[in-house]
Formats: sequence, C-alpha cells, structure tokens
Amino acid sequence: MSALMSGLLACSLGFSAFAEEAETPMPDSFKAKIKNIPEEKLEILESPMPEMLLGTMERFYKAMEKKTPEQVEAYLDGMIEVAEASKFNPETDMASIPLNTESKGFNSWKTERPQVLNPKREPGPIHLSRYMGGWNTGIKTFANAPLAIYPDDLIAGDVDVAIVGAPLDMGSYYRGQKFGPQAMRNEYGAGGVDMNTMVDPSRVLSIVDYGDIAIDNMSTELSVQHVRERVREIAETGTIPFIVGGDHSLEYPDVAALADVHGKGSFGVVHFDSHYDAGKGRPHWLTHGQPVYRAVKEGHVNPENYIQIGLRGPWPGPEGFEWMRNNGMRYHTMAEVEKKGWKEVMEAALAEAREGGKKLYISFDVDVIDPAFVPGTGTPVPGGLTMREAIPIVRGLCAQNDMVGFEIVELDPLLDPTYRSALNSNFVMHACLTGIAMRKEGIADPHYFSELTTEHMQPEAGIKGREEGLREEVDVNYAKPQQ
Ligand SMILES: [Mn+2]
Repeated sequence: MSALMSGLLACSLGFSAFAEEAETPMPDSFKAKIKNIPEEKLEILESPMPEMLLGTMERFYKAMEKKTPEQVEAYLDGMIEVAEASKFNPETDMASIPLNTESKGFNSWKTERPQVLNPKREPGPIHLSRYMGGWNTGIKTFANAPLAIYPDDLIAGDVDVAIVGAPLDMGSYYRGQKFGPQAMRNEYGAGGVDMNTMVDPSRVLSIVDYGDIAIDNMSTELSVQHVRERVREIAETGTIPFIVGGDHSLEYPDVAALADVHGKGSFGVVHFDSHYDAGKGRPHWLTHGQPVYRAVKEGHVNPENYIQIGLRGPWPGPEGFEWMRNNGMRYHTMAEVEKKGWKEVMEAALAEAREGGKKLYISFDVDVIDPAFVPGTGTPVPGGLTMREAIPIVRGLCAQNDMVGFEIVELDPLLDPTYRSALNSNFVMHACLTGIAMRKEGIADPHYFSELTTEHMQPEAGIKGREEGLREEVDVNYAKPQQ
C-alpha cells in the first residue's frame, strides 16, 4: 500500500499512525494462513489499519492465531471495506461543493460602504467616547483605543498598532470563538501601564481599534481570503496588525498576508499552543488544526524559523514530532518544561527567536494557558502555562524582535461564565503591546525591569523623602467636612 494511501486512511479515520522503528516480523503460522489469499488483499497489512484496530502488529498477529485461514481472509476483507468507504467516492461525493453564484448578494458580506455615504472628515483615528477617561465609557474598543476604519486613518494617525477583530469560528468543532473580539473589547486588561517595566503602551504607541473584518461564517475558505486582504492592507501602511480571533484557522491568512508585504520567509513565527496545528491530508484544506502545515507548505514561513511552545496532551504523536524535526522546526513542550524548568526553556526560546533576523510574528492560541486561567476555549488541555509564565515571554519576545504582527485566537467566551478568560487574553495582548512600546523607547532587553517597582530602597528613600519635604504631613481632620 502506498504511503499516500496509508496517510489517507490514517487521516480519514482521525488516527495518527506512525511507523514503528523495528518492524514486527510476520510469524510463520500467519504466513501459512495467508498463502492462498490474493496478493492485492494483503496490501491492507501494510496500511495503518491493523494497528488502528489492535494497537500494535504484535497484537494483531496474536489476534489472528486462533483464526482459520478463511476467518483471516474475512478479517482482511473487513479492513479493506473500511478503507474503501473512507475514500473519496466520485459517485456520491462532490470534490467541491458548488456555491450559488446566481445569488445577487453573493459578496454582500464583504461589500464596502460607498464613501459618498460617509460624512466628510479628516483622516485619522476617531475617539468614540464623550468622556475623557475610563475604560468602559462610550462604545467599547480594544484597549480603549480610538477607532480607525481605512488605511488613510492609519497613515494620518501614524498608527503603530491596529487591533482588528476576525470573528471566524467555522474552522473549529467547538464554536463560539467568533465572540472573542467583543469579549476582549468588553473586558479591561489591554490598556495601562505594565508594572514590571513601568512602560505604558497606550501612551508610548499610537494604537487603534480597526473594527472587525467581515466574515462569511458559512465558509472558512471564502472568509480567510478576505482576512488576508485586510491584514495586508494594515501591514502595507507600516502599521503592525494585531488580529483577535476567531479560531486558529486565521493563522494561515494572517501569515500569508504578512508574507505578501514583507516577503516569503522573511520573518519567524513563535507559536504558543497546546496543539501543534500542523494537520494535513484532511478533507478540508483549512481548519483550526491545520494552519501551520499550510503556511509552511506554501512557503510563507520557513520551518527553520518556526518555534512551537507549550505543546502537551495527545496531539501530535511521534510522527508529528518527527515531521517537525525533519523540517528543521523547534519545539518546546510542557514535557521539556517538566524536565528543565520554565526559566531554561524560556531562555532557549528567546535566543532562538533572535536567530535568522529579528522580524517576528506571534501566534498565540489561548489554550496554551492552563485551563485554570483560561477555561473559555474549545480544546483546553491541563498542565499549561501560568499567566506568570506567559506574560514575561510574550513581553520579552515583542521587546527584542521587530514585530510584524501578533494574533490571539481560540478565546471562546461562551464557555466561561466568569470574565477571566477574556481578561487574561487581554493581558497577554497587553504584554506584547508593552514589548513593542519598550522597543520604541529603546529598551530591547527582554529581561528589563523597572527599578522603581522592583526595589523599595528603604530606609534610604524614606529618609531622603523626609529631608526633602516630600513626606505626607499627618492631618487628623483629613476626611472631615470643610467648615
Ligand atoms: Mn491552535
């Protein structure tokens, strides 16, 4: 059986088969039983099917020991039947399901308003609140930032970062990620000063909310083509796009759009996730489990500059790790964190991200965080990063590298009746904004700490304060009404 056939079998049945290093020899008793079975039927023995059904070839041969040659042949026929039924059938399956191209509203979901309908205004970011302060006044925006609608607004505002929602969740089995952007706008955490560094990205950077990208939530493929256009439009102005998903299918159009602007293979990717998302050979070309394979396969990013962090749980199995090794990819699993400790793993990842040019994209799947902190995600896996681990590495990566973009995906607020998943997602995004702001301020050291917040400097500071008259005077009437 061809490798292709084996692959199709494995994938269509959702099973990750892998070649055993030492092949189990076929017992003579089994050879005797199959000597009259036609050659083509025996090909199924080279497929992953026997291992799929019984775990290992050893167990398969053991199960066959008690069977007559006729029973063995019937068993092979059963396996062949399953393999055939899993394949594409031109008589019953459409290779591609046609769309109704007669529909007069075919592209209505992404049709732009004519400019003539818009009020005349100077291009630039627009504040939507009638109030000066507060994060929850007026119309909610990412990081309480002003709004920008067109590339001209980004150019006129000399905008550093445009945060854009991409409410797509058709690429996932557990839907609800389309509510991620509104949940993050509704929750605080994306704005304000970072206490570790005393850098406030909202003051250092020009940040805007670029609205949501139109999504056809009946089609991942149609939607991601449009996402690619919008992300490209942001990057072409020199603004860094921050994409808020939505499911992880978005990584593919996001990375492709940045490759369109910056050049294929011109930037590295650090991918935080509990899953490796490099699935291939499935009936759909793109789901939230496949963006890595497609981005690498189409050459948008070099696998040598791809770093995976936080992998754990059952996927991938050994064949996925072999694939990453063979393609020059780096990975840092939670198993490695168990073995070496977070600090050592984080240092290795920071050093690797600096290699091969400083341009970097971060793809942050919130399921990399332990479900204790982010229960609001469709595929949680226990044993993940704490927020105390996630924030410094994201901030450090964004401070030491020239960021071409950042995405945060897979937040599903429907699965979390509390606000912590959206809040923690905002804090992860804030960590990267802080890093970019640090870099703009000339701080590229990922280990930079503010001395003000990390050393109280007592008793010297208090003594100095007293000498210089900076100390509070005691006033027993402080809170009493004035006469
Ligand atoms: Mn993912």
